[in-house]
Formats: sequence, C-alpha cells, structure tokens
Amino acid sequence: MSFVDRTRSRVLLGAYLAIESVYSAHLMGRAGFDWMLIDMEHSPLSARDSTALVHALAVGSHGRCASLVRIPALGVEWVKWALDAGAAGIVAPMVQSAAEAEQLVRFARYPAGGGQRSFGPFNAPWADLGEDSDVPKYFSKTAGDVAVVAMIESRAGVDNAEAILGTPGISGVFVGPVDLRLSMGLAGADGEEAEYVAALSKITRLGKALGKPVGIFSATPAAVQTHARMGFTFLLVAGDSTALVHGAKVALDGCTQALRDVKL
Ligand code: 3PY
Ligand code: MG
Repeated sequence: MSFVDRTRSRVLLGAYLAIESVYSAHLMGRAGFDWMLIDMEHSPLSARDSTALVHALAVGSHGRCASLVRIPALGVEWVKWALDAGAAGIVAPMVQSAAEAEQLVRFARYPAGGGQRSFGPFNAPWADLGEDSDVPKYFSKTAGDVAVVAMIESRAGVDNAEAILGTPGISGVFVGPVDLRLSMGLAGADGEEAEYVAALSKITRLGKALGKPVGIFSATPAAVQTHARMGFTFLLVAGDSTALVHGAKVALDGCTQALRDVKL
C-alpha cells in the first residue's frame, strides 16, 4: 500500500535518520515506526548513503516502514537519486510557491504522472522485498505511488498553501514548525501564538478539503496529541541521533544513581 493510502486509516508515527549507518537504519527499522525521514537536508548524507539507508530500512522493518527521503534542496539530481533508490517518497524543504511545487512535480513524476522524471530506477527494486521485484515492475506499478511531499515552513508557504497543496502531483505537505516559527519571529518547535496556530489550522483545513495528507514534526507527546486532534496524519516524533543520546543518558543516569546506594 502506498504511503499516502496508509495515512488515510490512522495517524502514522515516524522518525528521522541522520546517521550514515546501515546498522543503525536496521535497528530503527525494527523499532516499529510507520515511516522514516532520511534526512539529507540537515545531515551530510551522500546519495550513496541514503540509497543504502532506504534498502536497510526495508530489510530491518520487513518492508513495513516507508522511507521518505528529505532532499537538501529543490534540485533535479537530489530528486533522482532519492527516488531511484526506491524510496516511498520525497520531502522537499521550504516550498514557498505554486511554481516551486510544480517544479518538484516535474522532477519527481514520470511523464504519465505529469512530470519529466527520467528513467533509471536501477536501485529501486531492492527497496521492495517482493520476490518479483525488478525494474519493469517498479516502473509500471510502484513509481506512480511515490509520495511527493512539499514542506511548508515559512510565512510565504502558508500564504500560498492552497496553491501548493492543490498542485496536481503533490501528494501532501509536511510542516517544519521550527523554520515556520522562525519566519514569524518566534522561537522553539511549538507554541500557542495566534499566528502560528492559525497557520497550522489553515494547513489542516486545506488538507482535509483537498483529500491530501498533512504532516508535522511533533517535538513532544503533548504536541503529538495536539497535532493529531488538529488533523495532521503523519507525525515525525523521534530520531536516531536523539535516541542514541537519550538511551545512553538513561543508562548512565540509572547506573550513577544505583552506585550512590552502594556502600564501598
Ligand atoms: C523544521 O521544524 O523546520 C523542520 O524542518 C522539522 O523537520
Ligand atoms: Mg526546517
């Protein structure tokens, strides 16, 4: 089932991968997340790294975790490498206008889907664990289902949200709350300021009206509840690097506390 179809039945929980390690992608794949953002925007992952991570996630999760590659910029080469890896979708940062959304669709969709994506998905079959996976199957059956997600994370993006989300070939939008708030002169990943809340409400309202999923980074369990109630259907709630720091700290703090009780 495509990523977009999966968002229709329940709220999907995801994490990001920032560590260029196949081993760590396997482990994160096994954790049970519905989807994973492979973050080329804010981690220096090469195209080769992200291709390996897409494949490792498929294996680690037994094909259950959808990989969405966040490309570093709206460049045709990034879109090609991400989709030709066999990713379930791409996420493009800082889309601010219908023209940028149309450009993204041109790069990401084959001509049958209204774009100009060039043929060459030779790595794509290895993200599909089916025994019959091969390049022709990817081209004829899978490629049309890839999620093409535009990030709205600026005031301009919010102003143009209807045109961005309504662009044919755009599957949905993902809100970057930190950048959006920065563009509003606000700090942090969440808040209840009127302009910010109105922006999120506008985006979820549009998603519902157009039948397209909207996602967001939810920094805390409380934010997960708020965002789910608002109508966001795919949430980014954790990451490999933060999980590593958190897990190490929990172990260290627990043992430090335990040692205090030992009389030597
Ligand atoms: C942001 O909050 O700006 C993001 O890009 C989160 O992924
Ligand atoms: Mg951002």
